[in-house]
Amino acid sequence: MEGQSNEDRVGISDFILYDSLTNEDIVENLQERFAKNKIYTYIGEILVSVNPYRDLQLYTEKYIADYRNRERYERPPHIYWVADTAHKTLARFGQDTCILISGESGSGKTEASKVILQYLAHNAAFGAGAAPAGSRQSRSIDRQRVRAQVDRVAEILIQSTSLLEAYGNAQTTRNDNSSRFGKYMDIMFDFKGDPAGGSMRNYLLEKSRVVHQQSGERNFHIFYQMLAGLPETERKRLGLPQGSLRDFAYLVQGGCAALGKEDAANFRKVTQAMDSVQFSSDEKDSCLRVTAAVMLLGNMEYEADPEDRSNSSVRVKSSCRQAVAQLAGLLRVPPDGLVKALTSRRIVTASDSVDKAYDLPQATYARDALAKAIYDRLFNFVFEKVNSALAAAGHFGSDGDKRRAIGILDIYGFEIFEINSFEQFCINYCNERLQQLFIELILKQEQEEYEREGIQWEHIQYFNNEPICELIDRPTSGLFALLDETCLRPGQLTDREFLARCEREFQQRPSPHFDSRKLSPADKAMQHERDFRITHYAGAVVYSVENFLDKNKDTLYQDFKRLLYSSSDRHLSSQWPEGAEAANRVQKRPPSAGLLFKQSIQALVQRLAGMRPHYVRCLKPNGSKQPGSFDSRLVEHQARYLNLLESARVRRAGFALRLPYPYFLQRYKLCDSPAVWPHPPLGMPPRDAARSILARLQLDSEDRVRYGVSKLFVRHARTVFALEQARVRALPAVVTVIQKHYRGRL
Ligand code: AD9
Ligand code: MG
Repeated sequence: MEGQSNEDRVGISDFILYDSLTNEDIVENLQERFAKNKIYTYIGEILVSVNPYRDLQLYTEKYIADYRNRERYERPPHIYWVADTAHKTLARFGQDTCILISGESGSGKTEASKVILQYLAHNAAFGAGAAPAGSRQSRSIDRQRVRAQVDRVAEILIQSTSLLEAYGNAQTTRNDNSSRFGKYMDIMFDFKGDPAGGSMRNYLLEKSRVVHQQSGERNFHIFYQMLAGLPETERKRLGLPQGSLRDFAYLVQGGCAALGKEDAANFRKVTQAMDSVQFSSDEKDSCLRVTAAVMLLGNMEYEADPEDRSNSSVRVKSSCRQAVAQLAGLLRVPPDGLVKALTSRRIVTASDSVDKAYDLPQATYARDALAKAIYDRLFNFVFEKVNSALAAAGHFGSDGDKRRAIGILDIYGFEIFEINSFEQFCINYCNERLQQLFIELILKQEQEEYEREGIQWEHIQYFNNEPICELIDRPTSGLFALLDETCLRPGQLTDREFLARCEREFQQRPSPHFDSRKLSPADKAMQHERDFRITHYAGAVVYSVENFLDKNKDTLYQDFKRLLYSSSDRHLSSQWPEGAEAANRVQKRPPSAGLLFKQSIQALVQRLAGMRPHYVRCLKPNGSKQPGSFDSRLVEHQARYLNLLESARVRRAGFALRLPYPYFLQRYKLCDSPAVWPHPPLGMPPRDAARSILARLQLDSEDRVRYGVSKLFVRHARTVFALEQARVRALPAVVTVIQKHYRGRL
């Protein structure tokens, strides 16, 4: 088939090569290729990837070399082509680019992002340190310095993943290494295309996992890794009992009381990564101590306080006294201060302040809130350490303006569990917004642009999920807003009241995407009064409203903040700056977790929309994490909601590249008059000038290019390749002319 690489004759390697295409064709072709270990297929520039669940030896140095500077149709589909193209786009057109990896939980996003990083790092290390100006000796020293910096940036980017995954990933029923936080990386490149530094952002860690896991799931990896990998003496020093996992209440909530076979080895990687990111021994010790403290907090139990006549308040169980001392030692806080904060809180009003003892549910709640908050701040501390190491390693010289970024987004995938709570609501909302961005950039804007530019076009229909996004994030009547409104009302409010508020809203203004037990009593999918359902772009999810209010308010009492701020461990103390506020000040209510999440996702989408996007759409071949098994129904469902068919239709009828005429002329005008430098203005309107260059290169036929109002549309990647070739051919003549030009002036 035309356009298909000779090396890849299994099925069809690019869906736009089909004359007509259906969802069934898509699944059949993916299945045929999957059976022959061809996990990648293109839809034009979009890469579709099917998780093989086994190592296919696709990421070796040979493959890296094979894809360097290649055009799409020269090699079989591969994720390295995406990485290479993002890098090329940045170098050729000086545009920031981003690689957006999407797909449901367990489909291979995190693995894809690691492989892209590996490619960029490897290529950079390979080409780093092109000669800067100066004397030969100083050039050589500069080259070594730049080379060392480039290697360092690459090392941090790669090594830090095991550290961040240890603290931010966990085994779920969907994925044994599920990302429980979102990660966006900007890798900065200098004007030569070498990585010059980087920065990362994280999005909402699922901290509720610290104290509770659903059946069949584990807590964050780091806990198990420490237990499996710490030497005996260290384990003792941290007060971690020798027995089994069952000794740690927080680690066995999901009934998964087993260490994984790689936990010990992964722990070694974590400590190596800490060294690589230059954690001081003090910082490393602080991280391990605080992580151990979180584990031990789960074992803290309460009993009725015999001194309390009303018999409602509690004290720490006498059998836990020693554990309290241990815990206070790990956190470097006074033991009596810790006991006080675990059993009571100070209530401050404008005129007064009193200590109020906790009853059992309040004390348990406070303990769990403390464990979650300590872990969350620790995760951010670790994350920021990696960020500062990247900043320190960067070699940002005077070329600040020429610096360009490749953004890589690896976020938690769409997920449906047995019980779905506030965390799934946020995760699925985030996927909903990213899907909307895909629709905007690939389906909507593309079609609108053809119309605007006067290019003949037959409109292609697609499902637009904007109404679902708005159902969730509309300013005053979206679900986030209704949740905040309920949280702000005075008095003891319950989760059910939030649900009732939503039901009132959607009774007045029905939405096909929202339903609840009360609105549809006959619907068996919602078994409980507490259930509501959102029909997301990727499937219907029944959420349980329980704990929505608490998780959204995300309150942590000032007593804990003050206690941790007072820690003599300066790293821990620095994680709690609000603890410095005077004890008797009335606290302002911080913004809700939902509002912060919504704002961070909106800012992310805005940043991504300004970059040139490359897409990787990941699919999961089966629901049981098995290699070699392909469940067509499951794949078809994903293919549908990922809009593969519509993307193929738009891409097939569309164009591989569009370039504003000034960009085109800037890059290719030398093909027109290589023997003249500087190249004279072509003396005609940009559109005509582009037409004349293309005619000279015999690349101007209708099936190759179309002339829009302000942009040139190039139909196939092979024409872009031909243009690049023409440029390469013209370059030596230009160089000779430039040399002559300067020689004449010296
Ligand atoms: V989640 O939304 O974070 O829960 P991901 O990130 O989409 O999910 P992940 O990349 O973690 O999924 O992949 C899940 C597992 O599939 C990995 O741990 C690997 O065991 C396996 N996998 C994924 N991609 C590949 C691959 N290209 N080659 C081999 C793979 N195995
Ligand atoms: Mg992941």
